[in-house]
Amino acid sequence: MENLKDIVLRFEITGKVTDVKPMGEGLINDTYKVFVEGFDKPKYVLQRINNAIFQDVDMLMDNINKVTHHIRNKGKNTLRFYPTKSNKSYYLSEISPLPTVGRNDTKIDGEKYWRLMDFVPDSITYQAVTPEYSYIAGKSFGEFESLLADLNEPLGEIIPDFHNIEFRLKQLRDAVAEDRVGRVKEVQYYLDEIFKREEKMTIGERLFREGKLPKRVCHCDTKVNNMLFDKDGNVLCIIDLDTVMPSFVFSDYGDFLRTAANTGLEDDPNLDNIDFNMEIFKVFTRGYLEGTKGFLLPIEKENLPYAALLFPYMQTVRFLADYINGDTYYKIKYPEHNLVRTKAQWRLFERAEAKEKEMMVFLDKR
Ligand code: GN1
Ligand code: MG
Repeated sequence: MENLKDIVLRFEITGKVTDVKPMGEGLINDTYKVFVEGFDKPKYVLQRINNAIFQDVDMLMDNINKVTHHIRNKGKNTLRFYPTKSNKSYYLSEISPLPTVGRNDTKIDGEKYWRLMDFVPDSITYQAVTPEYSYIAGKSFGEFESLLADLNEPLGEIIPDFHNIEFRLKQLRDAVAEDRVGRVKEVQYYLDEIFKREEKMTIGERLFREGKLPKRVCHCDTKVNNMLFDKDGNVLCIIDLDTVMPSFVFSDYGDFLRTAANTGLEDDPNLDNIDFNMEIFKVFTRGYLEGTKGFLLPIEKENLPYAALLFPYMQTVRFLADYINGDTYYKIKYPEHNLVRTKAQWRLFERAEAKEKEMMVFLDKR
């Protein structure tokens, strides 16, 4: 059976691998830092791709290659991946070298997909940001979208309907109808609250069907911890490119605020910690409007407050559906984890909803 070091050696790298250690907080892939003789910091990042979720790994790596080449050709920093010794963008192993802790993706026992990239030295990730960093983040994600606006090779829709809220609500309805593990009765309150707002929260998809709202190449997972900062708060590089695909600009704007403007944790068990921080909202929005000046349409701009509500809403829907389905999608650390996440995201939604008017007024003036 191969161990993690053996897996690293399948890639086209130099140096003697001394250690491989777990890294990061992702809920989907498993990530490790790779140490090499002669360097005190990690040299590479090894990642096991969750192919229960990313089922077409060829398409996934093809998308990422297109995006990173495009960004690098413009002289900007992006992730650098290493090919395997047989010149493939990922390595397929037969048996997992380590059991995957806390994940119930039993479907994929056997084959495991791996990729290797550079560790970005002297980079810092945060789970929370200051207003100052939020301004820079807003500009960076705006610029990221601008950089990719002229990508003319089409990207595959790696997870179809990923941020389509109508589709996510349908998945929730299906989960409820099946009620596989008997959890529906304890979450009825949240179901009622969610469906009460269905009409309002699906406006993006309607505008799209009416031809008023475009899709653009977006990152689609703009959580705070998917940005690498230097010690001065500049964004070195945007990571976690698995979900780069066509979407509404709401995705990147809204998902960043979902994590950055939350005064508590994504899975905070203490709901009193959770609020929607308007100062972060304002500076991030200022940065984002600057970064997207060249292309953002009025319809996109005026719906940014909607986007700020949509992402806590959609994440509640997704965590709740996973809870009802018996925790098959997100990694969990304890049995009620997805329920705790649901409640925390819902509290964030309610706090953002209470400030919607204030957000609209702020945008009106820009
Ligand atoms: C997942 O793997 P990670 O933590 O970067 C998820 C996002 C969710 C997020 C919630 C492919 O991202 O969509 O917003 O968890 N990614 C996928 O924290 O589903
Ligand atoms: Mg991530």
